[in-house]
Amino acid sequence: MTTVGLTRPGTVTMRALRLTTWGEPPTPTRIERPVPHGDEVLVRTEAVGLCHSDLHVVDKGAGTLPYRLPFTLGHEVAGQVAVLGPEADGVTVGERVVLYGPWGCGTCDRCAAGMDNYCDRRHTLTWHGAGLGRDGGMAEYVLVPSARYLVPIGDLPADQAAPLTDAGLTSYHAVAGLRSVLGKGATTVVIGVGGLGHLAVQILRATTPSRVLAVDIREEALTLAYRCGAHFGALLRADTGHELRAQSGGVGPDAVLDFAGTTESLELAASVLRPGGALTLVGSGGGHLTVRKPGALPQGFRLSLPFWGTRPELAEVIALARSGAIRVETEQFPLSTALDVFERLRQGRVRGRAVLVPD
Ligand code: FEH
Ligand code: ZN
Ligand code: ZN
Repeated sequence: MTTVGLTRPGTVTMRALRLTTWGEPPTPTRIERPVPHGDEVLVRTEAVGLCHSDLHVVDKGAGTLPYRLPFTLGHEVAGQVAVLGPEADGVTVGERVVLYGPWGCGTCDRCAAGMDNYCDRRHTLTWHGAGLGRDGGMAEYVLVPSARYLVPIGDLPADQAAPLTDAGLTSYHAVAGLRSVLGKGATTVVIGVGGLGHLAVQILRATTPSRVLAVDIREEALTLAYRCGAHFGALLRADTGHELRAQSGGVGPDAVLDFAGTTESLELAASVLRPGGALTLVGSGGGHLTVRKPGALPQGFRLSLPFWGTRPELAEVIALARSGAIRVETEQFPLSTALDVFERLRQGRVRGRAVLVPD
């Protein structure tokens, strides 16, 4: 059932999936189609990915997120430039684009460098970006504050492009932070081969000389890992650490990318890492790891918790995809079935990344 937001008679409207009440499911709504002003750009949505963060916003956002309701969900967006604001430049009407999703303050040093994901004023903002406190792409159109948040995609299919803006960019940014330890002969473990992990395997193979070992709790995920270029796959069990050490020359992996983020995955990572190795925690599994000296962590242990990615990196991810070096495993669904797809994602019944297509 679609509710109709307050719209003036004669205005052009559009369908949007909006979060209107904390703790309640998002509501299919008809609202006014935005008109771009200044350097804003209106994009017609072609595809929008569904992320576990969308579940977090809907299921646990009350009292934990600074967002102001209502807003339209959807932070993994691909589409076509529909209308330019009078001062907008850098893109043309009809151009196919993706949205760089993390929108910061727009004026601090980090935002000016295209690093809105690490905006210096993040703590003052009531949003994280498109679909995260600001109107996003689970709608027929999405209004983007500036063309600087748009990256051209050429003829890349929308269902491939949309997930690259978050799942792809987050994985790419995480790998980029490991460049210093991933030289010739290095080994990397990827824990969790899901919507992000399967892209991380491909990005590691495409951009580093590293040997790639995959770990997951599901056999089908290991099959996907091998298809994505992993050299070895192991189920997460009591003896996984021995297998990983054996597969990394007996010295242990130089890096671990943890897309699960559970206590079990963190402890496995810390137990196998090579001295001087790096653990990158991406998954929001809520697990914990004790960091103490003296303690059990390897000498020279490094930990990072990267968040999303930068606008220049998004252009690099799109270029990798357009070259054929990476490919997203997706399941496509009509946008009108979004609430069912939210439920499928909650129940772990989505293979790869779920992508919603306006119908
Ligand atoms: C977005 C906003 C807040 C937390 C996490 C996220 C991720 O989905 C972005 O990749
Ligand atoms: Zn996300
Ligand atoms: Zn900023």
